Formats: sequence, structure tokens, C-alpha cells
Amino acid sequence: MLGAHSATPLRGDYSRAGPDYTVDQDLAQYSATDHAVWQQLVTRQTKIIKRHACTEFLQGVATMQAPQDIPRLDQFSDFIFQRTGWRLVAVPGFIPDASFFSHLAARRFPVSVWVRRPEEMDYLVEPDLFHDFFGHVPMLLDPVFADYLAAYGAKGLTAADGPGLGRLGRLYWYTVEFGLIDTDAGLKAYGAGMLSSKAETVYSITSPKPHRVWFDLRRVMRSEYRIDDFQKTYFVLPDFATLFAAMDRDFDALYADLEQEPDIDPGTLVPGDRLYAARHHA
Ligand code: HBI
Ligand code: FE
Repeated sequence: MLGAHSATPLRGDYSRAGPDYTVDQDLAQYSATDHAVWQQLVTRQTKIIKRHACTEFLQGVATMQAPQDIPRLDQFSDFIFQRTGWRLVAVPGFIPDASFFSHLAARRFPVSVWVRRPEEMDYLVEPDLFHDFFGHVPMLLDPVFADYLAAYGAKGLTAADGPGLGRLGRLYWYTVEFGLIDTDAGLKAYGAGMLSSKAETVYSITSPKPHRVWFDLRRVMRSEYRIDDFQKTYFVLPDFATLFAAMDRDFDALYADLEQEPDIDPGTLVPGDRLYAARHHA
């Protein structure tokens, strides 16, 4: 998800969305330009992820054998359901938190149906089909990550409109969207926000500019983020089991506890941060 708080009006056509915000994908809606943009994005990004995406992501891509052309979400939904119990639901674009969390908790991943315009190839405010399908869906085939995302969704159900929403938004941002993971082959990306973006995939792994801090749930929940620029801080997992295990605690007690601690600016380090130092350079 990108542009969670963009003030610009939403792009999609919500007129035919159901109460759960799902729509039909209607393959006839795509123009020749949409098809051309899609194929250009897939060709370009496929090259970049080979070097920088984690094994689990690449394994997901290989298993899906997604076409070069715009995918049929219903076909992939059935395919993924057989493996990790996740389904894909077509949505017009951004949907309200409550609806988003209820889908995730039920192992339904919302995928925007529209394709970005040619002039948006490198930057997009809202999630489009490429961000969601190319960036998020491969990880749904990894059993541990799939369990994490469902457990995360369940946390959202109980957060209602309390302090939890903001904390969960940060957790989503710094893991599902912009998460990094340490591997024997060096630092790799698993976040959809970077893996669907040409520039940020390379930047998040190779640039000396951003901070890279070992993942810590409390630290992430205190960390603000910007939606309109590269991240100033990335959080690094030792493995996905760590992320799943982090869900196994009382989040309401955690939210209450965090009220006493100040938020952290995106580019700031705080005492207690364990900095990630590359064990070897990929
Ligand atoms: N809706 N379609 C869509 N995709 C998202 O990623 C998304 C959303 N609504 C809310 C949202 N993400 C964020 O607020 C999450 O942090 C919950
Ligand atoms: Fe996203």
C-alpha cells in the first residue's frame, strides 16, 4: 500500500464495489496502453529483482509463472489458495482500514485492478495492479509470511479505530511494504513497495545513505514514515519466523505501553538501535 494518507482523490472506480469493496476485474477494461505499460514494468522489474529479492520472493515468482501480460486475478487466486490458503480479491484501489484488515484476517489479499499511466512508470502514489500483484502476491506463496500477514490482519480487526491503527500502519509499512531480510547471500528485499519499484529496490540494498536497523517490533511501531520519498530507515529481519513470532503477544498492552514513548522521526536513530552491518557484501 502506498499513499495511505494522500489527499488526492482516489483513482479507482468505486461505483460498482460491493460492501466489502470488491469488484469484478473485467479484463476488457484494459487499454492497449495498459497492456504495454504492464509488459514494460514486468520486463524491467524482473531483471532488477533477480539480484536483490529474497529467495522466498523469487521462489514465489517462479511458482506463479505469471504471464508477461496482465494477469487474471481469479486464476491466480485459485492457484494460491491451494498452497497457503490465501485468495486474491479485486478492488478499485485503496479501501478503508476496517475492510482491508477484515480481508487480510480472512486470507484475502486486496489487489487494485487499474494499471498506472506511462508517465507514472517510476512513481505512483496509490497501489495499482502492478504494485499489488507483482510486489505483494509472490510473498503470499511463502507459508511463514502468509501466516504472518493473516495474523497481522487479525490484529487489525481488534484495533478498530483505537491507537492500534497507526501502530499497525507503521508495522505494515516497514515490513510488508519496505522490509529487508539478512541472508547467507547478503541483504535482500521482501517489501512490495521496493520490489515493485525500480529505483528503491537498488537504493534499499546498495545505498550507504539510509539507516538499516535490526527489526524490533516496538521500535517499528514508534517509527514515523514518509510516503513520498525513499525510506530513511529500513528494518532488517534475521528470518520470517521472527516476524511471525512478533505477532504472538498482547498488542493492546503494547499500544498502551508505547503511549509513554515518543515517536521517532524517519531518519533518526535512537539509543538501543542495533545497526545492521552487512556480514559480507553481496
Ligand atoms: N487498501 N487496497 C488497499 N491496499 C492497501 O495496501 C491498503 C488499503 N487500505 C488501508 C491500508 N492499506 C493501510 O492503512 C494499512 O496500513 C492498513
Ligand atoms: Fe502495498
